[in-house]
Amino acid sequence: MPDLAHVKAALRAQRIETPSWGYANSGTRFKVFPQAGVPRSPEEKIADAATVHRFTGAAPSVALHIPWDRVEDYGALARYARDLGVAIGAINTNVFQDNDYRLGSVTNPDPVIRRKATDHLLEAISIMDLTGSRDLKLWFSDGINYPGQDDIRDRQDRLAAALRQTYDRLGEDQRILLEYKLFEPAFYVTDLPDWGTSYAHCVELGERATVCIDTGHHAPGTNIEFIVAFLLRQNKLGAFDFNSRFYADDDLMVGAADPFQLFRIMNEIVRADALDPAYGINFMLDQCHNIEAKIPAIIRSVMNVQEATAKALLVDRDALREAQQEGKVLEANAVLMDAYNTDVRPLLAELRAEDGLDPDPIAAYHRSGYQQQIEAERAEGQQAGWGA
Ligand code: LRH
Ligand code: MN
Ligand code: MN
Repeated sequence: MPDLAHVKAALRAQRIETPSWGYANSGTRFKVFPQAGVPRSPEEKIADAATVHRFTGAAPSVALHIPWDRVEDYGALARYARDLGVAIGAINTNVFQDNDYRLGSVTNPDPVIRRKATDHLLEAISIMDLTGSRDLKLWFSDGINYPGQDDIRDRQDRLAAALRQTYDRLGEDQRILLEYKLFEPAFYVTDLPDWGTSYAHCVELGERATVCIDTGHHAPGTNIEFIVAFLLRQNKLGAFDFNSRFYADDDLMVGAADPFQLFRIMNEIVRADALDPAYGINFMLDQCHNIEAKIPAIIRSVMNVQEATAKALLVDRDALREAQQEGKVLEANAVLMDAYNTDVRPLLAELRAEDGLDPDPIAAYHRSGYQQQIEAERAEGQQAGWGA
């Protein structure tokens, strides 16, 4: 059986990065329902992220999205975050919300627009220099809607050229996280539709380019843990954008739709000894809380990742390997299911109590008065939302 002290130490070391946009108003293309107390500025998003960290002890960094989190002085923003006990994490680029990008950003047939998009990626690295961020997360909405609309192969060349310029601008301790997505907003061809395309571009770029797996960006039925295992073996898994999907890019709370899938993903991470922050995987959330309370939803999400991880750490690796090598199909499966079916909530509650945290972070948040405070303090002014 796994050693409990080792399990606890691994859980203590685990880090989950929360997204600034998860604290902001969001919705579908049909309606955004604003919520009371939502941040009006990047500083207020960071304050909410720091609150999630205060109650979970496991979320010490927050990802930014540029231009949604544009400020005058990024150095000052990083210091502000540090004073609240969190760091600024990945810088997410946005080359999908400008009128110029109707036919694509870095793959646009017009070189002037490609230049503009690539300059935004380079600007994001300058921001990383100021915030001390390691990770540049790139996601492109680029693609085409109709056969013949543009040359598929030329677009790959344009993508590769922009990525090359961006990669060459990285500092020594910085890296690219290259995210893929099956479809949307492009419907016929997406220029970076899957992990294989992302992986191939990363290999072409070099060591400091790695794949980001957004768990909501696959076709139904895709075996995500296979992708995890494959990329880990190639040293090319840089990050996750965790969320849940029932249909497409739903961005619901991680572990809500399919906690078993999350366990199977974390099982591959533990199998590869890749959980510790020193290994270099950035475990991020990429979620939107359209109808539910945002801060409790993010706390819940952090806890869901912790629970899946605890179960993965409880897998009896020796028994599993033995059953696998002896070809005992049902026994091997049972080893995995035993771990998955363990109620790890008491273990995590105990761990929190040992670390001076409340064993029930959501109840502690509700008791803290933070929600009432932000609702009163943030009653005036323009709330942040997608695009603000
Ligand atoms: C695209 C995506 C990407 C964006 C984020 C807001 O669907 O997953 O990571 O930057 O959503
Ligand atoms: Mn994402
Ligand atoms: Mn997405």
